[in-house]
Amino acid sequence: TLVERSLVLVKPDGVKRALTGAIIDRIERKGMRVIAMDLRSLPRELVEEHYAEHQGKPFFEPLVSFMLSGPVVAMVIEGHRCIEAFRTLSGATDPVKAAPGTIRGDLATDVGTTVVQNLVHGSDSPASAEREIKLFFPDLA
Ligand code: DAT
Ligand code: MG
Repeated sequence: TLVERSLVLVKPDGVKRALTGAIIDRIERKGMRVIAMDLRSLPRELVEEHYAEHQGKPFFEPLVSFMLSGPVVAMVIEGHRCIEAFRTLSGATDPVKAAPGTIRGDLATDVGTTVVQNLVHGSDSPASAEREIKLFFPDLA
């Protein structure tokens, strides 16, 4: 087996709508484990660093503001190929295109804001996962 770790965030829209439990339920039912988790308000510098790849894009500032609009639930999940597995479970970035059965497809709605509010973040590659886990959970063994 290829046991991986991934950084997952329940974004402010998910926390506000009290969907954290439903999201964790889907992660656990799929066979992945939560190995670290907390509710926290993010400092701007952390959000800008986390989303550094999107700096300069038209949705960057709205994305940062959105991520600062309320607390998030940050977690590290673990499981066989969990980086790709969580991305599959999340569905497409655009909630309108996300397939039914996915977190975004079932639970997120495009509310017409400049930035897409799509409930969750999940690392997109092993390199991203390593970088993001260090950023959010520097003390995790
Ligand atoms: P993902 O979260 O699926 O990995 P991403 O890394 O490309 O997507 O973008 C980060 C977030 O930025 C995404 O979850 C929602 C927002 N976003 C991405 N592309 C966007 C766009 N074209 N318009 C508005 N918001 C966008
Ligand atoms: Mg991404």
